[in-house]
Amino acid sequence: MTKRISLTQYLVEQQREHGHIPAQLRLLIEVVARACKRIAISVNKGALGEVLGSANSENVQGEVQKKLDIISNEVLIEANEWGGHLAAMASEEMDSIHVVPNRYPQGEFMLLFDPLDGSSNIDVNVSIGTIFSVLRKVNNQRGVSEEDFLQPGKQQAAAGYCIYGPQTTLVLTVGDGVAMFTLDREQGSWVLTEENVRVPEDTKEFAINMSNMRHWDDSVKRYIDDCLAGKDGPRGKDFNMRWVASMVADVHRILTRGGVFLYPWDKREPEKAGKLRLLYEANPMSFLIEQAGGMSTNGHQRIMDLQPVRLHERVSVILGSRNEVQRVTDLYAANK
Ligand code: AHM
Ligand code: MG
Repeated sequence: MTKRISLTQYLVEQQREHGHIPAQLRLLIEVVARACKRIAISVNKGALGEVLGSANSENVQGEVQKKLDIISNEVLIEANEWGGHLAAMASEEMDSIHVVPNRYPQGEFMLLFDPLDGSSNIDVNVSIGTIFSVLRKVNNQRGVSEEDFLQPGKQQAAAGYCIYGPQTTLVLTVGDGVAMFTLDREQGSWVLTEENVRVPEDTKEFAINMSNMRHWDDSVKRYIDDCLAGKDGPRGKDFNMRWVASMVADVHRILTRGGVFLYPWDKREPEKAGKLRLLYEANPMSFLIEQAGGMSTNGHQRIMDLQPVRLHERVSVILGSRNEVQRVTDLYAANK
C-alpha cells in the first residue's frame, strides 16, 4: 500500500526540513483546513441543512449575501480567533477588519479570506470554494489597523483555497511550490494527493465570461478573436472554452491541466478595476499560479506587485499558462 501523507505530516516536514513554516503558521493552516472541513459539511447538506438561499442582507460591496456566505464567514472567524496565531482577519463579507479580541493572545499573522467564492453557484449545486491569504503583521506595535493589511501580494506568507466539488480538495502554497490535499471523508483527514503542481506553459483553453464581450477593451477583444479564429487564424490552433463562474473551479482546472483565466476590467467599470477582489481573490490565486510556474497580471503589471490602497479593492485579472498570459499582456502594451 502506498504511504499516505497527511496535511499535518506535510506541514511538520516543511517546518523541519525547509524552515518555511513557523509554528504559528502551521497552526494557522491547520485551523483553516479544519474550518474548511466544517464548511464542506454545510455545503454537502444543502437543502437538508436549510443553508441554501439568500440571507436578506448585503455585504460592503452591495452584493446580496447567501446564507452559506455568512455561515462560512462565521466558521472561519470562530475557528481562528482563539489560537494565538492571528492578530486580525479581513473578509470579503465584512465591512472592516476583525481584530482578535483582547481575551485571546495576539499572534504575528493576519488572515484574509473570501469565505465562499462563487456565490451564484451555491444553490445550483456547482463547485464553490474558500480562498485564503496569509500576511505577516509588519508593525511591531500592539494593535492592528486596516493599513496593516495593505501589503502587496508578493509579501504573502501562504495562500490557498478549498474547493467543494465532486471531491473536497485543499490547495496550498507556503512559497515552496503547490500541494493538493484531498479530504478523506471516512477518516476526516486531509491526504496529500499532488505535489509540485505545474501549470503547462502553453494551452488551448481559455476561460472568460463571453457575455461581457461588448464591454471589453481592444486588447482582450483581439486576444479572444484570435483564439476563436481557430487553426486557420493567427494562432494556428483550435481553442476550447470553459467558464464555471467560480474562480476556485476555473483556477483548479488551470492548475490541473493548464489554461488561461480572464476577468478583465471592462467599460462598465468607472475606475480601472475589474470585478474580482485584489486581497481576497487575485493575490492568493496569483501566488498559487506563480508557484506552479504560471503567470498573473492585471494586463499591465504583475498582480503581486500591486500596492493595495483599499481593503475591498477590485482588480483586473489575467492568470494561468505563462505564454498565454504573456500574450495578453503584450497586447495591452501594444494598445497603450
Ligand atoms: P463572488 O465572490 O461574489 O462569488 O464573485 C466572484 C466570482 C468568481 O468566483 C467568478 O470568477 C466570478 O465571480 C464570476 O462572475 P460572473 O458571474 O460575472 O461570470
Ligand atoms: Mg469571491
